[in-house]
Amino acid sequence: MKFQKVCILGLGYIGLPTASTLATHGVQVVGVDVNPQVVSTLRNGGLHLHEPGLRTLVSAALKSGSLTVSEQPEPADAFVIAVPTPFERGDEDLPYPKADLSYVRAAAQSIVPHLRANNLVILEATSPPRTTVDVVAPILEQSGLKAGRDFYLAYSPERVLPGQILRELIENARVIGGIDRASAQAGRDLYATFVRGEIFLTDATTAEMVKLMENTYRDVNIAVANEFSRLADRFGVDVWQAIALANQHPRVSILRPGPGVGGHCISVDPWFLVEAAPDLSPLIATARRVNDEQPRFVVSLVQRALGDLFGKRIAVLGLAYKPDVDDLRESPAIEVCHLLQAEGALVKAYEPYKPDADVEGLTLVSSLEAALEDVDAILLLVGHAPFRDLTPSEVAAHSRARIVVDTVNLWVDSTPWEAAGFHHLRLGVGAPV
Ligand code: SAJ
Repeated sequence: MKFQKVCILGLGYIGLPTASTLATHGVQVVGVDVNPQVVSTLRNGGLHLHEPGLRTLVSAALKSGSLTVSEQPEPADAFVIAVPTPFERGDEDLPYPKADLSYVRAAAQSIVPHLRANNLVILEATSPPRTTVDVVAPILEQSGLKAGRDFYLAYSPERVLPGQILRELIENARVIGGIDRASAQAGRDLYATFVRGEIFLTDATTAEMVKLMENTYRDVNIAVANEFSRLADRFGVDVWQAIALANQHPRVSILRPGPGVGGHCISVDPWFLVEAAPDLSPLIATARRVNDEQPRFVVSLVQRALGDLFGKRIAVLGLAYKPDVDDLRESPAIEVCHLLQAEGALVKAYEPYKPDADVEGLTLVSSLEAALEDVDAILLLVGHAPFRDLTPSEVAAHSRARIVVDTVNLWVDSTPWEAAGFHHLRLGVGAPV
């Protein structure tokens, strides 16, 4: 199949890179976002999100005329749904978070008036198993056309790593699950326009499971690393050294402990499996909870170093959910700050990639110097590149604090810190017992 015009619904971290990449590969693309601000920012040459290389790609696509942006979909050969699937937090009635499919439903609904025979619709949004078949197909069929008979319908998960999206979009292998074979093949024809990685065809529900299994696998493995950090702390072991040694084993590859698991993918997606079958997923739910409790463990380390936190001034370095991105969604660093504040600490946070971010209930400062000034302790929560080269003497020159807590093992060597008069603590490194 040949696709001359494609409509991409949702211009976020996935939709916008996909729209611009398709547009620079000879396809006419209409990028749709229901947020008028996103549309006007793009039309005025701006960009509402940060991803290396994206600015250049988007402006090339817009300039060439192959990419246009709009608040409404229009008739096209193919439609790609790349909207978010947030989650509703659990409460007493809901024991675990649940996927909120309202954006997926609304996007599918907005396609209905424009759907024509032989069109292809692809769902990319991470969704609970059976969403394509049980939720999206019935909405699209309100058009009077039947999925599989009159139009093609497939699920193809995005699997790109924030920070490397543009490269991975092209190079990664792609899984395409059709509601029937012809739909999967139509999906392959679309992605083959720009994907250089291998394309694997399967059914829609398998493709949904694949996506959730990948992120769940990572979450569970980070949970075990986080649990190791707590055990090492108790037993007077350096977890980082122990992991490095265990990873010498040819069949062991333990991930890194840290202040917790964040971002909009790994900290969310495993719940979609738990929600779909809680009776079958106790390990997945426990791993999620272990990772969610890690910020509390970080606070206990800070308490160990500083004693009662009431009135203590703490500089927090890094708020993003992981190194060298500006994304603050579900960031464990923010959770750590809130927990410190709940103990009465006065937190000053510095995020080099988003110094002016507006985070509810938090005071952000716009420079490292401002963060370090007049504090009792320094807490490193994200291993951003700009923090890597920070030397103890630089820190000492800007701060009266002599306590440093590193939760990401960025400042591995205690010696220069201690030589500069610091009490230097690392997550997962217990005092010898
Ligand atoms: N983290 C650790 N220890 C580690 C690795 C990560 O604590 O060893 C933490 C990070 O600091 C962060 C969180 O986990 O808070 C998630 O970061 P990540 O780099 O593992 O993953 P994401 O969320 O940025 O991207 C993931 C990727 N999935 C997998 O690697 C299986 C990516 O390929 C997916 O496309 C993306 O989720 C997504 O959109 O689902």
